[in-house]
Amino acid sequence: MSTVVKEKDKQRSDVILQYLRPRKAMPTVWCAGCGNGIVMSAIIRAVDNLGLSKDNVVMASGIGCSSRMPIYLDFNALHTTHGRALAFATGVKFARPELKVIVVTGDGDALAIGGNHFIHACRRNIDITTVLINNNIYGMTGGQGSPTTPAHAFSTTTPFGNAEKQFDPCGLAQAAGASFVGRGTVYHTPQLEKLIMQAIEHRGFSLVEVISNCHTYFGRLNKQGDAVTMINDFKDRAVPLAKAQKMTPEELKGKYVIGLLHKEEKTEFCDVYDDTVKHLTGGKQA
Ligand SMILES: Cc1ncc(C[n+]2csc(CCOP(=O)(O)OP(=O)(O)O)c2C)c(N)n1
Ligand code: SF4
Repeated sequence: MSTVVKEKDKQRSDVILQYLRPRKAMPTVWCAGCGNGIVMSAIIRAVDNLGLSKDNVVMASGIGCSSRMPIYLDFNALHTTHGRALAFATGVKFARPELKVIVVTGDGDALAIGGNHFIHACRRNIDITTVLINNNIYGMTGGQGSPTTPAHAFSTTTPFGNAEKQFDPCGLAQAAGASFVGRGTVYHTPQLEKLIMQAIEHRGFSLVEVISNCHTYFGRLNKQGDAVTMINDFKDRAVPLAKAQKMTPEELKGKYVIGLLHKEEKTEFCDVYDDTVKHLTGGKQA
């Protein structure tokens, strides 16, 4: 490896170290090769590229493997209860609208127990960035089926194959009113980093769904191989939006359409509330 490449690698890892909590017990609880670490690094780089102060970032989560992330990062942290991250995050954003609020959540956390909070945060278009790490299963509790477990897939609660159809989190978010919706994978890390940056910069509710691997449960139960095999499979199955638009639904079966899927400018919840207060108080109190 050349000296220039080595120096670049060092600079990239130095950035990560600046954002990890000092003296916090490491290593993480995550299995070696879990996509959660890749997503964490993409979030760090996005925040760093945007030049945000750590003190102005709030990371909120519920419960799950993915939801452990705020414990490791030196932002303002809210590690809350299962499914409720968006409810807490809404309170924080409402009270301190100047802060950048990022929610990290799993498919179970966001779409099962937290499904109502998710659709209403989208509906309000509140300025929160949600990074939904979709590994198609409940990782932390041992591999139960989630709302994104594909039809016929195996989990500990679907030992004969899943009889249900899976949610499309991006379609759900857009239909519920989110003004920024994108999808990435843990294979496509530079694109993921960029998508998260754009999401954080966007004024309104932004969702970044990240296709990720739980090789320990989903991979093992569905014979999808180890972490590397699963992550390489995301590469093979990902289709950029521009290419996907020229493909038929049949051709898109089993593929992940990635990129910025939806973006619109529309009124944001805290702004509307502010205007209402100004109107009612004759501008004396914001
Ligand atoms: C009220 C409540 N119900 C259930 C649980 C148990 N529980 C903890 S994490 C979890 C699911 C985690 O799955 P997901 O959100 O997809 O995250 P992952 O672990 O896959 O990252 C469940 C059911 C809990 N902690 N609290
Ligand atoms: S159980 Fe699955 S989701 Fe949890 S850390 Fe291990 S690989 Fe990741």
